[in-house]
Amino acid sequence: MKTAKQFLAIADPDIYAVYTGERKRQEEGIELIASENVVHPAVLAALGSVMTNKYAEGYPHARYYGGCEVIDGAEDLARERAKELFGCDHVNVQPHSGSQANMAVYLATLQPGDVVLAMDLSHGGHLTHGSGVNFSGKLFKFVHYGVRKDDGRIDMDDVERKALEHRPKMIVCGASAYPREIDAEAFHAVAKKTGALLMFDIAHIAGLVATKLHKDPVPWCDFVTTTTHKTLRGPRGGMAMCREEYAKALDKTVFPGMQGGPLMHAIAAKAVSFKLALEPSFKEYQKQILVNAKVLAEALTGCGFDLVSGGTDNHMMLVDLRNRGLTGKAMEYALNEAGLTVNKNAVPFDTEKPTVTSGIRIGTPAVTTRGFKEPEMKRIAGWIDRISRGVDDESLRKTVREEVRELCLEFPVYPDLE
Ligand code: DSN
Repeated sequence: MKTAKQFLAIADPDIYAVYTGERKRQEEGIELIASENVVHPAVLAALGSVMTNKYAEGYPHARYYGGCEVIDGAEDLARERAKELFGCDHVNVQPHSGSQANMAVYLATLQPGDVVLAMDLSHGGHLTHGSGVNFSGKLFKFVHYGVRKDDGRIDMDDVERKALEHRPKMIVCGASAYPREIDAEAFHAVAKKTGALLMFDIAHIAGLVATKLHKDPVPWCDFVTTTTHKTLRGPRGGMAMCREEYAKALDKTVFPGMQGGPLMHAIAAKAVSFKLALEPSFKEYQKQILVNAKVLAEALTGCGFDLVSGGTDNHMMLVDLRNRGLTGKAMEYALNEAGLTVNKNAVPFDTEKPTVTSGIRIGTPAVTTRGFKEPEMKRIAGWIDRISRGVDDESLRKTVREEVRELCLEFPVYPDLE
């Protein structure tokens, strides 16, 4: 008998080397990418299992393939648990990603050319919220709102003005680089006034929403979409929730409209992560994500960094590096060399190209999962500050990398996994 990992090592030493290298990178480096997390070993077990073998086009108990009577249980559980977690009328757990969850909502409700109002990507929105290089911007006529220049917060007056002017069929809220709480009720008021549908893409904040640490948006929205792998700490994937009246249209759009066979191993892993998210300890974990983000934001501010909007209400912060004379690209590279992984990110009103940017985005979900608390957040701020003062200094990067490694070894990512 061999473990799955032993089979991999024998069958494909090259990929095995990638696996072991990546595992070492995750263990020995500090993961600060706001959209990443570290899944529970039980989620890994579901993902790397024989459940990947099964074709199950259709929905539970109404499939286009035989032999689905067992695997149906995974999707039933994923749906039941997602509904309990978010309190939605209906959920579709089959979208392979957040982008596909968003696509499903658009295609279920809009006609090509329809007007949609969403947050500008360059102010913190998402590609699928109408970027010109994305299907969303090509198929529909998106108009965008942004944040105010003076305080970096969503300008609800601007949202309302644009909604009244353009009369969108749908308003989209939610973001991938916005550090403040988003007020679904305020968006609902604008949508109601202008006769628009409301979709909230909670991909980043799903864990905070599930634990009600952010105000529950579900009652205010027609659709709520999410990924399952960010603060929610599940497998890479997506899901879409809606009011009962849109359930049939949503399901028909996901399958057969957009996707074929669902990834049943991923759906089983989603179910596992929802079960874990329903446990009281998950709320404690989400609270610590918030505390860690606040402490890190305050420590960075104390070092003289300029944070967009002056701080954070969620798991992330956006650092505007212009007062340091640095680009996001240079800082991302230098930090990565020092063992701290972040992503370069445009800041609102950025004049640098998206491949360069003036900012970095920093998030606390993954470091919180491995057990970092307030003292470790302060050390991270110190390292970021030191690196920013010598981005081209190779020996500094090496020194920091060693210090980072030492700390990481005290907090193994997978202490109990072979
Ligand atoms: N790529 C994700 C993020 O980093 O926020 C969004 O899709």
